[in-house]
Amino acid sequence: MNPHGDDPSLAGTVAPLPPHVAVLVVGAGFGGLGMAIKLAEKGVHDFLVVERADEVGGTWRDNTYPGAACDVPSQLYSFSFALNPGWSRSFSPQAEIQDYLREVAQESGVLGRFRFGVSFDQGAWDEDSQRWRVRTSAGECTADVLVSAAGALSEPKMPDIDGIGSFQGAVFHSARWNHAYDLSGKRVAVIGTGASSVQIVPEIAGQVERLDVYQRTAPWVMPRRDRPYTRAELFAFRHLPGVQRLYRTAIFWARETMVPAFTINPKLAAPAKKASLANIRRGISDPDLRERVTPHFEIGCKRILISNDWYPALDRENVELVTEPIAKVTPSGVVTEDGTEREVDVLVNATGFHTTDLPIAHRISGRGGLTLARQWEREGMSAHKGAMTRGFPNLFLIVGPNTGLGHSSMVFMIESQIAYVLDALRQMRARDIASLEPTRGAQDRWTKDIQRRMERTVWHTGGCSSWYLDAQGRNVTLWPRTTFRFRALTARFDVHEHDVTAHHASRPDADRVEQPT
Ligand code: N01
Repeated sequence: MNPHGDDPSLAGTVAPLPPHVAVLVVGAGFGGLGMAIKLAEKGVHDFLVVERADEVGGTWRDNTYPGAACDVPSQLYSFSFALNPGWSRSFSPQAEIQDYLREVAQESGVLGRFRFGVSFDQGAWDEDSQRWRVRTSAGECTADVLVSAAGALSEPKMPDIDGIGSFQGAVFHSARWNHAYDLSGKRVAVIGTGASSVQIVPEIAGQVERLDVYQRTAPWVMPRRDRPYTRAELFAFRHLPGVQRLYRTAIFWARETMVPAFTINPKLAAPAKKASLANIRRGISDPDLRERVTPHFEIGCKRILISNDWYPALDRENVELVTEPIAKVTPSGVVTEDGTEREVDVLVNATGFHTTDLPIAHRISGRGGLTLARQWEREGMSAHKGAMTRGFPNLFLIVGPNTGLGHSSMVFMIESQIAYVLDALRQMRARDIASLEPTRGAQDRWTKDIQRRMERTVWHTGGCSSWYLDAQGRNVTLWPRTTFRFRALTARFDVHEHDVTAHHASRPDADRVEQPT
């Protein structure tokens, strides 16, 4: 199927880039697609979205591993402006989300502004022209504003294990599943027991000859309260949109009540802990295995997982949970520190993503040529309102630092950020602003407030290490408050928190207005 419908510019060769656009968006997941739709809605048509893959979808296009599904309720997992009456169940499988995104893209009429198969190679801020100079695999262009919607979970992280490159069998990462490879009758090792692994393992356990699951840290796994929607519900969603809105609102607020357990007092998560421990008892009969899957950190410190079949899968005859640390990988298998080698045909790395060392940050250089990666190495990953970083004028990040969630839908945060960017663009036009960036004071205040709030969250006090934390142990990924608070704080773009350069300046620095910090 051609995912781009009948649009010839998207089916084969890539249309050349225009020399200049007002807004260049990188990435066509929920963030980039939503941004494009809203730009067009606001009458901004001079924009382009570059996407290295061949269709929209982002993480939902890339993560096609067996069992891939959303662990956030379906009703929250759509744009507020494009509800999906067609979700078949309360937690959607990956394919349904990908179909939804394709459909929204098709119906939006903005696909003509997308360039698929085009990678963003470099963006460099040019102080003289007050523009971004962008190099892509399809040529160069300039842009007044650069929006990175490249995602925080887009670059697979392979485990740093001695000898892994020498393995002679098939190797794949959960986010790059090799569907051409038939696992039937194979001996398989899965490294990792995170959100991806708990979905993969139960799905393939019945198909493979033997499955070794390498667990470094036992996760908290709650029951998955998933069910197909009834015919009456499906009818109501399609014909009475108010009903679906009501479902969505109720689920949204129910989820928000979970926030204090993460950010104020983990004891509030006692019922979740109880349900998870019961999940272990229900799924596993062997006391030794029960003990080895029981987490030794506070629930919520890492992402809380949901599954009804994870524990029964580990209890299967052909599945072994290996908790002895991995020493090395050989050409034929995995050796643990006790010297045992388990030979396998396939190595599946369900080992997560580069989250606090985003690869795209190496490709963006701001004022003075400093890359975003280098800036964040020096000062820690941060962005004012999760969107803008000082030294990088007119660069907006969708799903920027400290905008991630453990309890609800990222689509809500993404929509908040899109509205924030649109308000910034509106004000830039209205005030004839060529460029702006947050003042040092505004960005520092924002970041300090977040880090102060982090100190008492379960992500810091819960006794675990996680992908939420950077090398210094700072949580630079999650939002430590309610999502509606984030929306309120980003509802309006406050120009006064930014240093601005006016359009009419002959020498950019001459008209630069430094705001008091
Ligand atoms: O990755 P992870 P993921 N040796 O980083 C282990 C989202 N998501 O792909 O815990 C041995 O969570 C590592 O061990 P430890 C969701 O936000 C959503 O599963 O660090 N093990 C861990 O067990 C999620 O949080 C859905 O000790 C090694 C695992 O690999 C995020 O994506 C579905 C290792 C990595 O777990 C990432 O999830 C799936 C090593 N060298 C994912 N290195 C939804 O349903 C790493 N590990 C929406």
